[in-house]
Amino acid sequence: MTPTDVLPLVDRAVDQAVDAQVADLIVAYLEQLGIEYVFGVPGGAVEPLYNALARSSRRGGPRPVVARHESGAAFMAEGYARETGKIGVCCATSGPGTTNLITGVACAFDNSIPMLVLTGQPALPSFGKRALQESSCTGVNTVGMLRHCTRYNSLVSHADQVENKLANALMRACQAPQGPAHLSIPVDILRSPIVRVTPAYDLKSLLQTDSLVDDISVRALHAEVKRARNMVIIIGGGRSCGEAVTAILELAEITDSCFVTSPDGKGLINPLHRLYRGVFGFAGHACAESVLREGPDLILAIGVSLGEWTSGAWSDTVLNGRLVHIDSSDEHLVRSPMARLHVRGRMRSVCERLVELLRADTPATPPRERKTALLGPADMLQEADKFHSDATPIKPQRLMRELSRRCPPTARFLADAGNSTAWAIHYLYPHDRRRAREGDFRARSAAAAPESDTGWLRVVMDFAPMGWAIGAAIGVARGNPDYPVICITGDGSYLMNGQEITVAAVENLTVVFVVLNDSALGMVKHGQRLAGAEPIAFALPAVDYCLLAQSMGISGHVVRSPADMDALDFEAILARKGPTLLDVRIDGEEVPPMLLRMKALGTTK
Ligand SMILES: Cc1ncc(C[n+]2csc(CCOP(=O)(O)OP(=O)(O)O)c2C)c(N)n1
Repeated sequence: MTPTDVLPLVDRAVDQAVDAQVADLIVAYLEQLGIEYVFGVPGGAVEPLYNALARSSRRGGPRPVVARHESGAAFMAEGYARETGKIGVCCATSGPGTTNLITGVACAFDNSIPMLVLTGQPALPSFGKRALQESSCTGVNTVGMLRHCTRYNSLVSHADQVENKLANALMRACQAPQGPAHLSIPVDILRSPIVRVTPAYDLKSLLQTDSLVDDISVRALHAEVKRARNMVIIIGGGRSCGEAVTAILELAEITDSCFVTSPDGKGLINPLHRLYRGVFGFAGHACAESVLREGPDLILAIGVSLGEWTSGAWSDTVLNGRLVHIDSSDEHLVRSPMARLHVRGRMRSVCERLVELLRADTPATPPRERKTALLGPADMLQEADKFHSDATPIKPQRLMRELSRRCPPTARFLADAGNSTAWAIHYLYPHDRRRAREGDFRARSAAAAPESDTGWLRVVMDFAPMGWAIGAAIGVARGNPDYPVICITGDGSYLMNGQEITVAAVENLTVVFVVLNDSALGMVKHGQRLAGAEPIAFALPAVDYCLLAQSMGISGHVVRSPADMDALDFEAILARKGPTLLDVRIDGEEVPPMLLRMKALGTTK
């Protein structure tokens, strides 16, 4: 039985007895924006919101997806936003529901994900009287708690405020830098009758991204690019960079410039592009570091956040006077005071305009020195032999190879906090991606996925909570159920958030949960070893995750060796509606490429 099957039974009476309420107006706004799902966990203080969602689901409008823990709900809303480009919506009841939500909201804040966070409160007249789960300023103050990880944050104290505050919240969530906006709404306000359920604002037009270009900056950029003899481009992550990537690759082609990506930008490109030189930053490739060190006279950083993981722990390899920084986010731009030029604006518009100017140049921008040939996995990867190793237990490097070659170009990979991120960033090497090979990047093959601005790999940067990928993968799959989603996670993360797999089951979503089972908090274990610290607090119990999945009615398999991978009918797994769990007993002695993290922690040079 699907959730939509259940709702009409529960709520028929409400439909007949209730006229339109404030909660219906909120849902009407979500509908206006084409938002299909609200991820959350219900409770008394948000009951009117769920009632409104029940009414809306019956007419094919937004409906709830019920998570097992509120942080999972926020991760799902993040995944949904990343996949669809819409605002992710999550909700929680007052008190513990909201405090549970905070980690997921904070993660979305750090990753600049547009999100609407709706939480409840008991009825206004009960404030200060020790109502159950009161969390206004006279209780455990959740509005206060969320202040530090939201772009807009307000308690609604009158029904007449709702529309204006909601419009404000949605607009702030979508403006660069994007992020979560929170409304805390008392239950009596959610339940208040309203006379009009049609939104007064046309938010679709108000939320459109502007494509104005600052022509003066772009001309200065054009002059820099024309002057350069050897330019290297760094491509960052996120949707705003994703929508620019076709123009960025064209720029690389016409100037014959090598490019590298930040860890979160890797999914936007085809790793088999002739001009690609790997990832710069956390878990990156030596060839990326060398191409940047080998003396380019211009480094063009486009959409690169320049935090610890994307700047090589603030390395002077990129943070120097050869840098030109292009971004829509002021927060990113202020991290590069040494840049010789900052170009602020929508990256797609800036790059398209730059390409136009270069194409119109007479005489044409002089061709640069022809770059060396394509670098394959053997040239790019650290310990490339392990990528091909037949050893048992299976090496994590080999597992990444297997996943890369067994998944179709439409697959979306998500890597969780911990070693999974490091393995995925360094070793995932899929062929024939949407961003086609050199020379034909604008020709999308008929078989390929429609252009997705978010790319084939999503990793969690900066805040990096364990278990993020589990919820986010479900949100991605919910946003786009037609393509398989591969969630690469650790056993520690799975023990923390793995219960969300049952949501993928209820929703019939094709998500393959690949659990790297090493009976350890692997990143902690290897971090301690690399730092020469005490070996402590990393051991996890041996758990059969396959049996655990099967106990929930979910298909599971144990993989111990590359031969076990061969024995799986991967095509059938990817074609099936519903999740699968692969309990992969990896070689836990393999050291992940995490030295940059050690450097940033000050435990190694
Ligand atoms: C919520 C949260 N708690 C703690 C950490 C610190 N931390 C980072 S990685 C890690 C270990 C992850 O272990 P596991 O999920 O098994 O993945 P592995 O590193 O073994 O692949 C820990 C404890 C974190 N990032 N997030």
